[in-house]
Amino acid sequence: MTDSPTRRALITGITGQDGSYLAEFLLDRGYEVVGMVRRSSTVNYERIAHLMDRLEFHSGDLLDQMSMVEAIREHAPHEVYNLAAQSFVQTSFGQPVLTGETTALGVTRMLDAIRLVDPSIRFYQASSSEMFGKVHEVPQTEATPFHPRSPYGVAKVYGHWITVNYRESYGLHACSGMLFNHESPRRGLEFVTRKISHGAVQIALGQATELRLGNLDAKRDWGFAGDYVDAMWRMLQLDEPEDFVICTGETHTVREFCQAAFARVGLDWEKHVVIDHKYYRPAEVDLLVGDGSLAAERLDWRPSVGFVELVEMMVDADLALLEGRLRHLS
Ligand code: NAP
Ligand code: F7E
Repeated sequence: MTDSPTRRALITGITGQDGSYLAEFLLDRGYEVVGMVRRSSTVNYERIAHLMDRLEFHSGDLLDQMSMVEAIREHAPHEVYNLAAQSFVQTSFGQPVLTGETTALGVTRMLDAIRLVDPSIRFYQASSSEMFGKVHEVPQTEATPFHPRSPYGVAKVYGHWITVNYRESYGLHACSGMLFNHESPRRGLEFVTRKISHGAVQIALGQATELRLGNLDAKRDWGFAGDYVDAMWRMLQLDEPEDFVICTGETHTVREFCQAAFARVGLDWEKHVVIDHKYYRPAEVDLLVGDGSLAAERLDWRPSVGFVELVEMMVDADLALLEGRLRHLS
Protein backbone atom coordinates (compact mmCIF):
# COMPACT_ATOMS: atom_id res chain seq x y z
CA MET A 1 0.00 0.00 0.00
CA THR A 2 1.60 3.26 -1.09
CA ASP A 3 0.56 6.85 -0.56
CA SER A 4 0.24 8.93 -3.73
CA PRO A 5 0.36 12.73 -3.50
CA THR A 6 -1.64 13.16 -6.69
CA ARG A 7 -4.72 11.17 -5.83
CA ARG A 8 -8.12 12.83 -5.53
CA ALA A 9 -11.03 11.58 -3.43
CA LEU A 10 -14.70 12.51 -3.37
CA ILE A 11 -16.42 11.99 -0.02
CA THR A 12 -20.21 12.08 0.32
CA GLY A 13 -21.27 12.75 3.91
CA ILE A 14 -18.15 14.81 4.64
CA THR A 15 -20.03 16.86 7.26
CA GLY A 16 -20.77 13.68 9.26
CA GLN A 17 -18.68 11.91 11.89
CA ASP A 18 -16.86 9.53 9.54
CA GLY A 19 -16.57 12.07 6.72
CA SER A 20 -14.61 14.41 8.98
CA TYR A 21 -12.15 11.73 10.11
CA LEU A 22 -11.75 10.37 6.58
CA ALA A 23 -11.10 13.85 5.17
CA GLU A 24 -8.37 14.39 7.77
CA PHE A 25 -6.89 10.96 7.07
CA LEU A 26 -6.76 11.47 3.28
CA LEU A 27 -5.42 15.04 3.48
CA ASP A 28 -2.62 13.75 5.72
CA ARG A 29 -1.74 11.28 2.95
CA GLY A 30 -1.49 14.00 0.32
CA TYR A 31 -4.89 13.51 -1.30
CA GLU A 32 -6.94 16.31 -2.77
CA VAL A 33 -10.28 15.96 -1.06
CA VAL A 34 -13.64 17.07 -2.43
CA GLY A 35 -16.67 16.91 -0.16
CA MET A 36 -20.19 16.60 -1.48
CA VAL A 37 -22.46 18.74 0.69
CA ARG A 38 -26.19 19.31 0.54
CA ARG A 39 -27.83 22.67 0.87
CA SER A 40 -29.23 23.55 4.29
CA SER A 41 -30.57 26.77 5.80
CA THR A 42 -27.80 26.84 8.40
CA VAL A 43 -24.15 25.96 7.91
CA ASN A 44 -23.26 22.62 9.55
CA TYR A 45 -19.52 22.36 8.95
CA GLU A 46 -18.71 22.07 12.67
CA ARG A 47 -16.84 18.76 12.37
CA ILE A 48 -14.67 19.96 9.48
CA ALA A 49 -14.19 23.57 10.58
CA HIS A 50 -10.46 22.95 11.10
CA LEU A 51 -10.08 21.61 7.53
CA MET A 52 -12.05 24.17 5.55
CA ASP A 53 -9.12 25.81 3.76
CA ARG A 54 -7.77 22.40 2.65
CA LEU A 55 -11.01 21.05 1.18
CA GLU A 56 -13.02 21.62 -1.98
CA PHE A 57 -16.79 21.33 -1.96
CA HIS A 58 -19.42 20.29 -4.43
CA SER A 59 -23.08 20.99 -3.84
CA GLY A 60 -25.07 17.78 -4.31
CA ASP A 61 -27.55 15.39 -2.79
CA LEU A 62 -27.95 11.61 -2.84
CA LEU A 63 -31.55 12.24 -3.94
CA ASP A 64 -30.40 14.07 -7.06
CA GLN A 65 -28.78 11.96 -9.79
CA MET A 66 -27.40 14.80 -11.92
CA SER A 67 -25.62 16.44 -8.99
CA MET A 68 -23.59 13.25 -8.59
CA VAL A 69 -22.83 12.96 -12.29
CA GLU A 70 -21.65 16.57 -12.20
CA ALA A 71 -19.54 16.02 -9.07
CA ILE A 72 -17.68 13.21 -10.79
CA ARG A 73 -17.38 14.96 -14.13
CA GLU A 74 -16.11 18.20 -12.60
CA HIS A 75 -13.68 16.81 -10.01
CA ALA A 76 -12.55 13.56 -11.69
CA PRO A 77 -11.85 11.68 -8.44
CA HIS A 78 -9.79 8.48 -8.34
CA GLU A 79 -11.69 7.26 -5.30
CA VAL A 80 -15.28 7.83 -4.14
CA TYR A 81 -16.27 7.16 -0.52
CA ASN A 82 -20.06 7.01 -0.19
CA LEU A 83 -20.59 7.85 3.47
CA ALA A 84 -23.76 9.92 3.13
CA ALA A 85 -26.94 8.34 4.46
CA GLN A 86 -29.94 8.83 6.68
CA SER A 87 -27.93 7.01 9.34
CA PHE A 88 -30.11 7.05 12.46
CA VAL A 89 -31.95 3.76 12.98
CA GLN A 90 -34.74 5.24 15.13
CA THR A 91 -35.56 7.87 12.49
CA SER A 92 -35.74 5.18 9.82
CA PHE A 93 -38.89 3.78 11.47
CA GLY A 94 -40.59 7.19 11.21
CA GLN A 95 -39.20 8.03 7.73
CA PRO A 96 -38.82 4.68 5.97
CA VAL A 97 -39.32 6.01 2.44
CA LEU A 98 -36.81 8.85 2.79
CA THR A 99 -34.37 6.37 4.35
CA GLY A 100 -34.82 4.05 1.35
CA GLU A 101 -34.40 6.88 -1.16
CA THR A 102 -31.19 8.10 0.48
CA THR A 103 -29.54 5.12 2.11
CA ALA A 104 -30.53 2.54 -0.52
CA LEU A 105 -31.23 4.19 -3.90
CA GLY A 106 -28.63 6.90 -3.29
CA VAL A 107 -25.99 4.16 -3.66
CA THR A 108 -27.30 3.20 -7.09
CA ARG A 109 -27.33 6.82 -8.19
CA MET A 110 -23.65 7.16 -7.27
CA LEU A 111 -22.68 3.84 -8.86
CA ASP A 112 -24.50 4.81 -12.06
CA ALA A 113 -22.73 8.17 -12.12
CA ILE A 114 -19.38 6.36 -11.83
CA ARG A 115 -20.32 3.81 -14.49
CA LEU A 116 -21.33 6.57 -16.90
CA VAL A 117 -18.53 9.07 -16.33
CA ASP A 118 -15.47 6.99 -15.38
CA PRO A 119 -15.72 3.28 -14.51
CA SER A 120 -12.07 3.21 -13.41
CA ILE A 121 -12.99 5.10 -10.20
CA ARG A 122 -12.69 3.05 -7.03
CA PHE A 123 -15.85 3.03 -4.89
CA TYR A 124 -16.35 2.46 -1.16
CA GLN A 125 -19.85 1.81 0.20
CA ALA A 126 -20.51 2.43 3.91
CA SER A 127 -22.34 -0.76 4.79
CA SER A 128 -23.29 -1.64 8.33
CA SER A 129 -23.48 -4.36 10.97
CA GLU A 130 -27.19 -3.42 11.15
CA MET A 131 -27.54 -5.69 8.10
CA PHE A 132 -26.94 -8.69 10.42
CA GLY A 133 -29.79 -7.52 12.69
CA LYS A 134 -31.38 -10.59 14.28
CA VAL A 135 -28.11 -12.40 14.07
CA HIS A 136 -27.86 -15.87 12.57
CA GLU A 137 -24.48 -16.56 14.13
CA VAL A 138 -22.06 -15.17 16.73
CA PRO A 139 -19.65 -13.60 15.95
CA GLN A 140 -20.69 -12.14 12.58
CA THR A 141 -18.40 -12.57 9.57
CA GLU A 142 -18.47 -11.63 5.88
CA ALA A 143 -20.42 -14.88 5.30
CA THR A 144 -23.12 -14.36 7.95
CA PRO A 145 -26.61 -14.11 6.37
CA PHE A 146 -28.39 -10.76 6.67
CA HIS A 147 -31.56 -10.29 8.71
CA PRO A 148 -32.09 -6.53 9.07
CA ARG A 149 -34.43 -5.24 11.78
CA SER A 150 -35.17 -1.67 10.67
CA PRO A 151 -35.86 0.26 7.46
CA TYR A 152 -32.29 1.53 7.85
CA GLY A 153 -30.91 -2.01 7.99
CA VAL A 154 -33.01 -3.03 4.99
CA ALA A 155 -31.77 -0.01 3.02
CA LYS A 156 -28.16 -0.89 3.87
CA VAL A 157 -28.69 -4.46 2.63
CA TYR A 158 -29.86 -2.99 -0.69
CA GLY A 159 -26.81 -0.69 -0.78
CA HIS A 160 -24.54 -3.64 -0.10
CA TRP A 161 -25.99 -5.84 -2.84
CA ILE A 162 -26.15 -3.12 -5.48
CA THR A 163 -22.44 -2.49 -4.81
CA VAL A 164 -21.71 -6.19 -5.29
CA ASN A 165 -23.93 -6.22 -8.37
CA TYR A 166 -22.16 -3.29 -10.08
CA ARG A 167 -18.83 -4.95 -9.34
CA GLU A 168 -20.00 -8.22 -10.88
CA SER A 169 -21.96 -6.68 -13.78
CA TYR A 170 -19.66 -3.86 -14.87
CA GLY A 171 -16.30 -4.78 -13.35
CA LEU A 172 -16.20 -1.71 -11.10
CA HIS A 173 -13.64 -1.61 -8.30
CA ALA A 174 -16.49 -1.35 -5.79
CA CYS A 175 -16.42 -2.68 -2.25
CA SER A 176 -18.58 -2.72 0.82
CA GLY A 177 -17.25 -2.17 4.33
CA MET A 178 -19.52 -3.86 6.87
CA LEU A 179 -18.60 -1.61 9.75
CA PHE A 180 -19.74 -2.26 13.29
CA ASN A 181 -20.66 0.71 15.50
CA HIS A 182 -17.89 3.27 15.72
CA GLU A 183 -17.99 6.31 17.90
CA SER A 184 -15.99 9.41 18.82
CA PRO A 185 -16.34 12.84 20.38
CA ARG A 186 -17.78 13.88 16.98
CA ARG A 187 -20.65 11.36 17.16
CA GLY A 188 -24.12 12.88 16.73
CA LEU A 189 -25.86 13.60 20.04
CA GLU A 190 -28.81 11.31 19.20
CA PHE A 191 -26.71 8.12 19.16
CA VAL A 192 -26.62 6.32 22.49
CA THR A 193 -22.88 6.58 23.25
CA ARG A 194 -22.69 10.34 22.76
CA LYS A 195 -26.06 10.81 24.43
CA ILE A 196 -24.59 9.06 27.49
CA SER A 197 -21.18 10.81 27.50
CA HIS A 198 -22.79 14.22 27.01
CA GLY A 199 -25.60 13.47 29.48
CA ALA A 200 -23.24 12.23 32.20
CA VAL A 201 -21.12 15.37 31.90
CA GLN A 202 -24.20 17.64 31.99
CA ILE A 203 -25.28 15.95 35.22
CA ALA A 204 -21.78 16.20 36.71
CA LEU A 205 -21.73 19.94 35.92
CA GLY A 206 -25.19 20.49 37.43
CA GLN A 207 -26.76 21.27 34.05
CA ALA A 208 -29.17 18.30 34.21
CA THR A 209 -30.38 15.82 36.80
CA GLU A 210 -31.35 12.75 34.79
CA LEU A 211 -30.67 10.95 31.52
CA ARG A 212 -33.58 9.22 29.77
CA LEU A 213 -32.68 6.08 27.81
CA GLY A 214 -34.34 3.06 26.22
CA ASN A 215 -33.12 -0.54 26.10
CA LEU A 216 -30.03 -0.93 28.28
CA ASP A 217 -29.58 -4.63 27.42
CA ALA A 218 -28.65 -4.14 23.75
CA LYS A 219 -25.08 -5.24 23.04
CA ARG A 220 -22.83 -3.54 20.56
CA ASP A 221 -19.29 -3.95 19.23
CA TRP A 222 -18.11 -0.35 19.66
CA GLY A 223 -14.86 0.95 18.14
CA PHE A 224 -13.27 4.35 17.49
CA ALA A 225 -14.27 6.10 14.23
CA GLY A 226 -10.73 7.41 13.66
CA ASP A 227 -9.51 3.80 13.34
CA TYR A 228 -12.33 2.76 11.02
CA VAL A 229 -11.70 5.32 8.27
CA ASP A 230 -8.20 3.84 7.87
CA ALA A 231 -9.88 0.49 7.07
CA MET A 232 -12.03 2.18 4.39
CA TRP A 233 -8.94 3.54 2.68
CA ARG A 234 -7.11 0.21 2.91
CA MET A 235 -10.00 -1.51 1.12
CA LEU A 236 -9.66 0.80 -1.86
CA GLN A 237 -5.92 0.14 -2.12
CA LEU A 238 -6.40 -3.60 -2.79
CA ASP A 239 -5.78 -4.78 -6.35
CA GLU A 240 -9.05 -6.73 -6.32
CA PRO A 241 -12.14 -5.30 -4.60
CA GLU A 242 -13.45 -7.30 -1.67
CA ASP A 243 -15.98 -6.80 1.16
CA PHE A 244 -14.89 -6.75 4.80
CA VAL A 245 -16.28 -6.82 8.33
CA ILE A 246 -14.62 -4.09 10.42
CA CYS A 247 -15.03 -4.45 14.18
CA THR A 248 -13.24 -4.81 17.53
CA GLY A 249 -14.43 -8.36 18.30
CA GLU A 250 -15.69 -7.26 21.77
CA THR A 251 -19.27 -6.60 22.77
CA HIS A 252 -20.72 -4.52 25.63
CA THR A 253 -24.20 -3.56 26.77
CA VAL A 254 -25.57 -0.04 26.79
CA ARG A 255 -25.67 -0.48 30.60
CA GLU A 256 -21.90 -1.09 30.68
CA PHE A 257 -21.38 2.07 28.62
CA CYS A 258 -23.42 3.99 31.21
CA GLN A 259 -21.44 2.53 34.10
CA ALA A 260 -18.10 3.47 32.56
CA ALA A 261 -19.17 6.96 31.46
CA PHE A 262 -20.73 8.02 34.76
CA ALA A 263 -17.78 6.51 36.68
CA ARG A 264 -15.43 8.73 34.67
CA VAL A 265 -17.12 11.82 36.19
CA GLY A 266 -17.40 10.24 39.65
CA LEU A 267 -21.13 9.44 39.52
CA ASP A 268 -23.27 6.33 40.07
CA TRP A 269 -25.22 5.86 36.82
CA GLU A 270 -28.11 4.11 38.59
CA LYS A 271 -28.97 7.31 40.44
CA HIS A 272 -29.45 9.29 37.22
CA VAL A 273 -30.53 7.02 34.34
CA VAL A 274 -34.31 6.79 33.85
CA ILE A 275 -35.87 4.26 31.47
CA ASP A 276 -38.17 5.89 28.92
CA HIS A 277 -40.06 3.57 26.60
CA LYS A 278 -40.18 6.17 23.86
CA TYR A 279 -36.55 5.25 23.09
CA TYR A 280 -37.38 1.57 22.52
CA ARG A 281 -37.55 0.48 18.87
CA PRO A 282 -40.31 -1.51 17.15
CA ALA A 283 -37.72 -4.23 16.46
CA GLU A 284 -34.36 -4.33 18.21
CA VAL A 285 -30.92 -5.59 17.28
CA ASP A 286 -29.98 -7.39 20.50
CA LEU A 287 -26.42 -8.53 20.00
CA LEU A 288 -23.67 -7.50 17.62
CA VAL A 289 -20.11 -8.71 17.76
CA GLY A 290 -17.88 -9.07 14.74
CA ASP A 291 -15.06 -11.32 13.65
CA GLY A 292 -12.44 -9.09 12.05
CA SER A 293 -9.95 -11.78 11.12
CA LEU A 294 -10.26 -11.26 7.35
CA ALA A 295 -9.50 -7.54 7.72
CA ALA A 296 -6.52 -8.35 9.95
CA GLU A 297 -5.19 -10.81 7.39
CA ARG A 298 -5.81 -8.99 4.09
CA LEU A 299 -5.80 -5.33 5.14
CA ASP A 300 -3.41 -5.60 8.08
CA TRP A 301 -6.03 -3.56 9.97
CA ARG A 302 -6.73 -3.81 13.70
CA PRO A 303 -8.53 -1.42 16.07
CA SER A 304 -6.27 0.67 18.30
CA VAL A 305 -8.78 1.96 20.88
CA GLY A 306 -10.44 -0.31 23.45
CA PHE A 307 -13.86 0.05 25.06
CA VAL A 308 -12.90 1.88 28.27
CA GLU A 309 -10.49 4.15 26.42
CA LEU A 310 -13.26 5.05 23.96
CA VAL A 311 -15.75 5.85 26.72
CA GLU A 312 -13.20 7.98 28.55
CA MET A 313 -12.16 9.79 25.35
CA MET A 314 -15.81 10.74 24.71
CA VAL A 315 -16.54 11.80 28.30
CA ASP A 316 -13.34 13.85 28.53
CA ALA A 317 -14.12 15.61 25.25
CA ASP A 318 -17.67 16.43 26.39
CA LEU A 319 -16.28 17.76 29.66
CA ALA A 320 -13.90 20.03 27.75
CA LEU A 321 -16.73 21.11 25.42
CA LEU A 322 -19.23 21.88 28.16
CA GLU A 323 -16.67 23.62 30.36
CA GLY A 324 -15.85 25.84 27.38
CA ARG A 325 -12.27 24.55 27.01
CA LEU A 326 -13.01 23.18 23.54
CA ARG A 327 -14.44 25.52 20.92
CA HIS A 328 -15.48 22.90 18.40
CA LEU A 329 -15.49 19.14 17.86
CA SER A 330 -12.28 19.00 15.89
P1 NAP B 1 -23.55 10.78 10.13
O1 NAP B 1 -22.67 11.44 11.13
O2 NAP B 1 -25.02 10.70 10.40
O3 NAP B 1 -23.31 11.52 8.73
C1 NAP B 1 -24.19 11.31 7.66
C2 NAP B 1 -23.78 12.24 6.52
O4 NAP B 1 -24.67 12.00 5.42
C3 NAP B 1 -23.88 13.75 6.84
O5 NAP B 1 -22.77 14.39 6.26
C4 NAP B 1 -25.17 14.14 6.13
O6 NAP B 1 -25.19 15.49 5.74
C5 NAP B 1 -25.09 13.26 4.90
N1 NAP B 1 -26.38 13.12 4.21
C6 NAP B 1 -27.54 12.67 4.72
N2 NAP B 1 -28.49 12.66 3.77
C7 NAP B 1 -27.90 13.12 2.62
C8 NAP B 1 -28.37 13.33 1.31
N3 NAP B 1 -29.64 13.10 0.95
N4 NAP B 1 -27.50 13.80 0.40
C9 NAP B 1 -26.22 14.05 0.73
N5 NAP B 1 -25.72 13.88 1.98
C10 NAP B 1 -26.56 13.41 2.91
O7 NAP B 1 -23.06 9.29 9.85
P2 NAP B 1 -21.66 8.59 10.20
O8 NAP B 1 -21.74 8.01 11.57
O9 NAP B 1 -20.55 9.49 9.84
O10 NAP B 1 -21.71 7.34 9.20
C11 NAP B 1 -21.18 7.43 7.88
C12 NAP B 1 -21.77 6.33 7.03
O11 NAP B 1 -21.45 5.06 7.59
C13 NAP B 1 -23.29 6.32 6.93
O12 NAP B 1 -23.64 5.84 5.66
C14 NAP B 1 -23.74 5.33 7.99
O13 NAP B 1 -25.01 4.80 7.67
C15 NAP B 1 -22.63 4.31 7.87
N6 NAP B 1 -22.31 3.55 9.06
C16 NAP B 1 -22.05 4.19 10.23
C17 NAP B 1 -21.68 3.44 11.34
C18 NAP B 1 -21.35 4.10 12.64
O14 NAP B 1 -21.31 3.40 13.66
N7 NAP B 1 -21.06 5.40 12.65
C19 NAP B 1 -21.58 2.04 11.23
C20 NAP B 1 -21.83 1.44 10.00
C21 NAP B 1 -22.18 2.21 8.91
P3 NAP B 1 -25.77 16.65 6.71
O15 NAP B 1 -24.62 17.04 7.60
O16 NAP B 1 -26.17 17.70 5.74
O17 NAP B 1 -26.91 16.06 7.48
O1 F7E C 1 -28.25 2.63 19.37
C1 F7E C 1 -30.04 1.43 22.35
C2 F7E C 1 -30.70 1.22 21.00
O2 F7E C 1 -28.70 4.68 18.02
C3 F7E C 1 -27.48 1.62 19.96
C4 F7E C 1 -25.66 3.87 13.59
O3 F7E C 1 -24.40 4.49 13.43
O4 F7E C 1 -24.63 1.86 14.41
C5 F7E C 1 -25.57 2.87 14.73
O5 F7E C 1 -26.87 2.30 14.93
C6 F7E C 1 -28.33 0.80 20.91
C7 F7E C 1 -29.67 0.34 20.31
O6 F7E C 1 -26.90 3.02 17.29
C8 F7E C 1 -31.16 4.62 23.64
O7 F7E C 1 -31.99 0.62 21.15
C9 F7E C 1 -30.98 2.58 24.36
O8 F7E C 1 -29.89 -0.99 20.66
O9 F7E C 1 -26.48 4.45 19.22
P1 F7E C 1 -27.59 3.81 18.49
P2 F7E C 1 -27.37 1.81 16.34
O10 F7E C 1 -28.84 1.71 16.28
O11 F7E C 1 -26.62 0.62 16.79
C10 F7E C 1 -24.92 1.11 13.22
C11 F7E C 1 -23.80 0.12 13.01
C12 F7E C 1 -25.22 1.97 12.05
O12 F7E C 1 -24.94 1.60 10.93
C13 F7E C 1 -26.05 3.18 12.28
O13 F7E C 1 -25.88 4.13 11.23
O14 F7E C 1 -28.66 1.62 22.03
N1 F7E C 1 -30.53 2.59 23.09
N2 F7E C 1 -31.38 3.81 24.72
C14 F7E C 1 -30.62 3.84 22.62
N3 F7E C 1 -30.26 4.37 21.42
C15 F7E C 1 -30.45 5.68 21.24
N4 F7E C 1 -30.07 6.25 20.06
N5 F7E C 1 -31.00 6.49 22.21
C16 F7E C 1 -31.37 6.00 23.43
O15 F7E C 1 -31.86 6.74 24.29
